[in-house]
Order: sequence, then structure tokens, then C-alpha cells
Amino acid sequence: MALPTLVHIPQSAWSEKARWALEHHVVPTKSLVHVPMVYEPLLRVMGRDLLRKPTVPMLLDGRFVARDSLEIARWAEERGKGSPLFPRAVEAEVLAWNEAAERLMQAARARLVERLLASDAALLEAVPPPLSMLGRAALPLARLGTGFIASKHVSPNASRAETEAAISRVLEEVEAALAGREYLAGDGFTFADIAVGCAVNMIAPHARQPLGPASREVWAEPAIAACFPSVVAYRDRIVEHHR
Ligand SMILES: N[C@@H](CCC(=O)N[C@@H](CS)C(=O)NCC(=O)O)C(=O)O
Repeated sequence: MALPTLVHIPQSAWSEKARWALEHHVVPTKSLVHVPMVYEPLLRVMGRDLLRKPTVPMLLDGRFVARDSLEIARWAEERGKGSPLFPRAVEAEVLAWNEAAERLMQAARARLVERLLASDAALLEAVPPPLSMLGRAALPLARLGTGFIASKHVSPNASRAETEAAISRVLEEVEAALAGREYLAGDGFTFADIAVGCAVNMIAPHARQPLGPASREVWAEPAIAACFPSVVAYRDRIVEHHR
């Protein structure tokens, strides 16, 4: 039987959420690396919805399409092995943490795309093969693709102070919830830890994140991360034990 296909962006936190859940449940997939803007029409066709703006990760299994990292994780839970990521007893908490992680990720992306557009080296590191074979000639395309993501996903009205406050609010919630505890929901590893761990990667990327040296700088928010050392240490722990 053909393996399901995961369309993803290697460095994207949303894609990492889906990959982590799929690998936790030992669900094998074929990988298709998305090229923003260029693959947009292809994604609409593959996702069997020409009108809806597609996002990645997207999982395709025959006629079934999962269009969101949470939906992919739930699908993996139904068919995979391993401990549940959405235990009934704490399911509502897990979903609330996924929403909190989403707020952090949205605010972090608004700031990240600005830094990315200002770094030729990081833009070039983000170009996937085979386009990366073009070398510096791929730069205009990388810039267009990043601008496309910004216009598709980033609200132009949020100020830097607002996005910083949004990130800090979520990190404060995480810090408070973790006081004296190892995991965010209940006493075991759940999708709450995956979602928040991936969100933290957008302000302090873990060493295992697939980022080149220029991208690593662009993906970091050292001033914010420095205020939340216990949250970064928690993310390191869950990556080391569960990824
Ligand atoms: N709620 C969605 C959000 C996914 C999302 O925002 N994906 C962005 C990541 S930057 C994306 O698809 N970017 C590429 C594009 O729009 O072409 C999920 O959790 O999967």
C-alpha cells in the first residue's frame, strides 16, 4: 500500500509539530518539501480544494486530506502506536495549549519574516532542492516566496511591541504551568508539549532544528528567550527525551 504523503517545510514549526506527532506514533510517510508560492496551485489540486488557501503541513492519504498540524496529529493517534498524545483526561488542556502555542507562533512568525527578508544568507539557506542548485540566482525567488508567506499569513497591523507582548504572555503561562512539573498537561508527555516545544523553537531554536547558521540567527529572539530560561530548559528536556 502506498505511504501517505506529508507536504511540509523542514524548518517550519507547524511542520515540525506534525512530524513529531507522526514519528511519536511511528507512522511512516513520504516527504514532499513545499516551495511557498511555487507549489501553491499544486497544493490546491493535491488538497482537493481549489478555492481554499492551502497551508502546510498537509497530509494526503488516498482521498483523505488533513490540512492542519493538529488534524495530522489526531490522525496519527488513531492509526499509530505509542502512548496517547491526547489522553481523554487532559484533552481539553492539550487543545488549550495548542491554541496558546499557535498564538506564540503567529506572533513570532510576524517578526521572523521581517528578519528573514533582511538576510540574503538565511533566505538562500531556506531554498529547498532542486531549486537550491541555482545558488545565488535563487535569491529573488526566495525573497518572493517569503514575501508571499508574509502577505498570506501575517497581519500588517500588529506592532513589534504587540507581537513581543503576545509571545511573552504565552511564555509566562508556560512558566507558571510548569512550576514543579515536568509536563504541561497531566503527568505525561502529550501534544501540549509538542505544540509548545515547537513554538519555543521559534524564539530559541533547539540544536536539532534543521537550520543553517544564518537561519539559526534569524530564528532566534535572544532577548525574549533570556527572560524565560526555565521554559527553554523544559523544551530542551522534552526534545531530548521524546524527539
Ligand atoms: N493551523 C495551521 C497553520 C499552518 C501554517 O501557518 N503554515 C504556514 C507555515 S509558514 C504555511 O503553510 N506556509 C507556506 C504557505 O502558505 O505556502 C497548522 O497548524 O497546520
